[in-house]
Amino acid sequence: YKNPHYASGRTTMVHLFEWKWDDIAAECERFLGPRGFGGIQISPPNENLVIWSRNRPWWERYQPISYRLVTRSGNEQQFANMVRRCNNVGVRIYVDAIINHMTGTWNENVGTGGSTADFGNWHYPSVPYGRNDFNWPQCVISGNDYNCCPDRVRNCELSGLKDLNQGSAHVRNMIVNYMNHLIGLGVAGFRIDAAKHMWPGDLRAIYDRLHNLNTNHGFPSGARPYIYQEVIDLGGEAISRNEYTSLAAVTEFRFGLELSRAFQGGNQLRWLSNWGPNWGLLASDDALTFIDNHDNQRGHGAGGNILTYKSSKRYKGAIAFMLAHPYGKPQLMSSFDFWDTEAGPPMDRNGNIISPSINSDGTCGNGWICEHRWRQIYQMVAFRNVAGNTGVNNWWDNGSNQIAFCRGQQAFIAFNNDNWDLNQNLNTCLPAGTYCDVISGVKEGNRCTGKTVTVGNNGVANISIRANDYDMILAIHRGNEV
Ligand code: LM2
Ligand code: CA
Repeated sequence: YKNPHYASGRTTMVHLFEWKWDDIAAECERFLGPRGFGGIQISPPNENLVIWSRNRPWWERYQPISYRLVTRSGNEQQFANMVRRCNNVGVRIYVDAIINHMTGTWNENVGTGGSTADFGNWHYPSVPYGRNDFNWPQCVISGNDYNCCPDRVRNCELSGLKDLNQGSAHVRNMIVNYMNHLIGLGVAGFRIDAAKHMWPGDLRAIYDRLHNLNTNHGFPSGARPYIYQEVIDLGGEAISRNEYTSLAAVTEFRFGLELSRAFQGGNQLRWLSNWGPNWGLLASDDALTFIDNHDNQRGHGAGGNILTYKSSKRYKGAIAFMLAHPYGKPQLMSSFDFWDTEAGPPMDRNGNIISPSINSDGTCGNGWICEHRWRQIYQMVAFRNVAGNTGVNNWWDNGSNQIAFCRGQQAFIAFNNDNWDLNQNLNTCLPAGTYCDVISGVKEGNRCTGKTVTVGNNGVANISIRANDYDMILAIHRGNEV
């Protein structure tokens, strides 16, 4: 369950948070496929409670009312069409699977597909679930439970969301049927929402009943779904991420926290020379890595001081380090703009999501940030693909916040997070030639729109990143010579 089954040569996925299926299909064909992205995490595709009383917050999608594939993102036909079109251009789809719970109790009780529920009786007829499918006695997780009481973290309600009993045969059947339905439609795997709140033994039983990936969508026969389990473990809790690594991959929340700290100046970049398990991070193959996710970018979930698109220079630095370094399986966040941490995606008066528009320079409009379309980010995805399975070599630093390293003889990157200029002759490990920096510009015909780097016969080049440059990064790789 730890292999994402990316198309060959691809390495990176992006979370298209709250995007509609039709828009994702188009994005696969016009951008993600051609740019070498490996996959997409989509928002939960199953029916959720419509919460007008809170003006359709983003978090209504974490309140399932059935497993029918009808949401603000689209219906089942649109979903199937998206998966097929994305797989056709080599981009995989990973589903955010909400299987720990159903909705909380609300006065409103109609879902995005018209299903209703009787919360007082734990009755969800569209699944169907009834009282016996939930954990009893009913209880709600309190903050202290995380320190003392794994059983309460797993059998009580997460912020009032009705807690399913994954030990029950019927609940397992309903969850397995839902996930196998998605595998049949061609998805490549799952994010397991709130995995910490479910028993590892129950999860293993569920995973083992999942079908192999659909060979009609280009997957090899016998391929198991990629599964990454959301376990927030910043240390010191009663439940450890290590209880889950024998099952499947795990979201590595310490990764974004440490890189956010470093790129905000709280830790010198030179310490990153031994980045990886030496920092207390998971083994590389076990780790789904990211800087921010949909929760911690708005102060939900794990918390901590996480970089987001709102501090763009530092954020791009952290993202570039994530993509340049071989550790982990990286996931990019692609956001809609927000000031209110509860606000949902751009929508019209009827609650329909408004599609992102695409500006002439390739960036997004209509309230969508589309970090994945920032030049400094999508060109670093290509950098990671070119670097392949090379390691880190020829590390250089100035004893402070200027660092550089090579990826085999494929690629070279330098960072300057000091408040003085970087101007050094450094070994790039690359063949002699003239390369376009992928951060400050693009290669256009036989010229660079940004910085040009001239590598001599000994692999050495003059590298300059001024303290007041627009970005703190310079990156070059094979295949981008002029
Ligand atoms: C997750 N991972 O374990 C998701 O990443 C996270 O986004 C989800 O919380 C959470 N687990 C449950 O799937 C979000 C949001 C919560 C929100 C829930 C449910 O961060 O604030 O809780 O979704 O929509 C909301 C209200 C809360 C209320 C609860 C129950 O904010 O006040 O609690 O619904 O109705 C009474
Ligand atoms: Ca639970």
